Amino acid sequence: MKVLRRKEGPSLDVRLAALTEAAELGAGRLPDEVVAAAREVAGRAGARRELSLEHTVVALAGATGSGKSSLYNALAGRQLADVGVTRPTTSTAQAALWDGDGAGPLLDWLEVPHRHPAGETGDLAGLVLLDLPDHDSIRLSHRLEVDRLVRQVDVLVWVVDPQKYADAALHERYLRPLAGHRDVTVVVLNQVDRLPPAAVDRCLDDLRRLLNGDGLTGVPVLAVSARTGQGLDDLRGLLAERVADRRSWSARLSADVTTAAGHLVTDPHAAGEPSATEREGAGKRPGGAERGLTEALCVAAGVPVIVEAVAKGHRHRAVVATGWPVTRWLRRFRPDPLRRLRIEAGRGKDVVGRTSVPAASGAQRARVETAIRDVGEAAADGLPGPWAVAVRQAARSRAGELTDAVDRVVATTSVGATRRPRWWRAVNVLQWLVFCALLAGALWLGVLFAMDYLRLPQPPLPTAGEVPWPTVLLLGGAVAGVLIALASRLAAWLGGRRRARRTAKALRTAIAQVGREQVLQPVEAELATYARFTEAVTVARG
Ligand SMILES: Nc1nc2c(ncn2[C@@H]2O[C@H](COP(=O)(O)OP(=O)(O)OP(=O)(O)O)[C@@H](O)[C@H]2O)c(=O)[nH]1
Ligand SMILES: [Mg+2]
Repeated sequence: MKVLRRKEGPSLDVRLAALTEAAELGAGRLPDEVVAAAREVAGRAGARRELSLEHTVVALAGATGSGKSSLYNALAGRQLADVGVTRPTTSTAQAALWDGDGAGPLLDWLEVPHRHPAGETGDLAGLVLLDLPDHDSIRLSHRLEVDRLVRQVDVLVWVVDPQKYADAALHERYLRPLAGHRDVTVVVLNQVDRLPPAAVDRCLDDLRRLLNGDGLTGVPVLAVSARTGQGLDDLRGLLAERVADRRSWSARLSADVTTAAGHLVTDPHAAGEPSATEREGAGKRPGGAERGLTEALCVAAGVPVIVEAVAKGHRHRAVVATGWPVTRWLRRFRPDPLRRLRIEAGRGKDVVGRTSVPAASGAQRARVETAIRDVGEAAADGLPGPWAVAVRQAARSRAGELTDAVDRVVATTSVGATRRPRWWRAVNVLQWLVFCALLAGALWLGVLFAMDYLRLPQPPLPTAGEVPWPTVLLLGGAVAGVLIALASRLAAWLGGRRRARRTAKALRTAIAQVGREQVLQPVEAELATYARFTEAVTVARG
């Protein structure tokens, strides 16, 4: 039988690099044991590739008494391992070598010091056969050695016997987790000489059914007897193929990489959760939540207060500058809303004094917190558990500096509130001219009144139509002054509104930028990491 090979895909080198990258990106975010397992696979693969690729390491694994050592001896054609009656018999692994030149470093890496040449080389040249201790041993050292070597060897031959082939320990601890290793797994039903011929097929069928349940559909299952030699030629033939192929090492590493990459994206604690690569729309920008954050930050930074002060301050100053001179001075007794906010012209910019805006209330701060959480939630939506947690954390990661950063931009954003429009000056001049006309009229009338009182002859009085000029000047001046003041007020009201809008926009833009830097950028960085991770895992899975 040929080793099943995948269709053209990324090379093992590329997949290993991708696995390493995925493990690095997942570190601190995914469960430690999953990341450690991926790193271990990468490390092991690196080591195996440096060692002899001319040799294929095949391990005989199984329960005590299944006949591993007997099979080992039968294949080697020599009595190399003890076959005992006291169980367990084999306590440390040993190796039989078919043309073992150059296999030394490989066996050193496997930490198998006991090595023997096999009886006859034949078509098994390059085979390194390991006889392992029992996997279900009462001795911990046996189990540890088996677990270590099961991870390191190229091909696994599970030796079972007719009594214990359904053993839960074998299926649950070893076969099921190695379901991805179909290409490098062989199952041998030993001791078939102890069964009547009809029972052998039944036993094989049952064993295959169990293996299908383990996810090992299609693995070779051979019926053999170490005692009578039945089926040994088939087993030898199968091993000869694997040895000649010289690809089991990479098939094994490939399966390791696929399995480890799979564990990186399936949360073992949340069965049924969609795997990371299945998520749709990952990395979407949380637009609605972003606007909500800007809004909450604006309110907490007192933007509505500032905007209102800008509008009112503009109107106040406009009245002082363009009001009717008779009454405008009264305005000066009212406080200037801009000065109250300490909005000053500084370095060519109108900026808000840092400490002048009332501090955010508890409710406003809570609203900011909620908005930050919403950004995290929106971005984390649909991500697998650990990544969703990482994204939510990223949203909060710089929350502590947020208030200061917002205060800073509020204090450095030009609100243009103290600029005086040019028309104010023109209107002011006009107001004074009109006021002078009023005064002139009043003075003239006063002089006429005094001359009349002193019975002096009246000078000729020019008139505009029926109305004498001094009266025209007095009344006209008063009416014009009031009308100009009213028109200016209307203009100032509109101007204040425009300025308020502009201020709101400038502050909002600046604060939105802060929100983006302090909250969205960390989230986006995390999403980008997740995207790279997903890509790496996809490559690693092959
Ligand atoms: N009838 C029969 N007996 C066998 C066969 N293979 C092994 N045995 C016997 O089963 C017993 C256990 O054999 P071992 O080869 O020591 O088994 P093992 O799997 O190496 O056992 P541990 O080293 O304890 O893990 C011995 O008494 C063997 O003679 C077989 O194919 N048929
Ligand atoms: Mg043994």
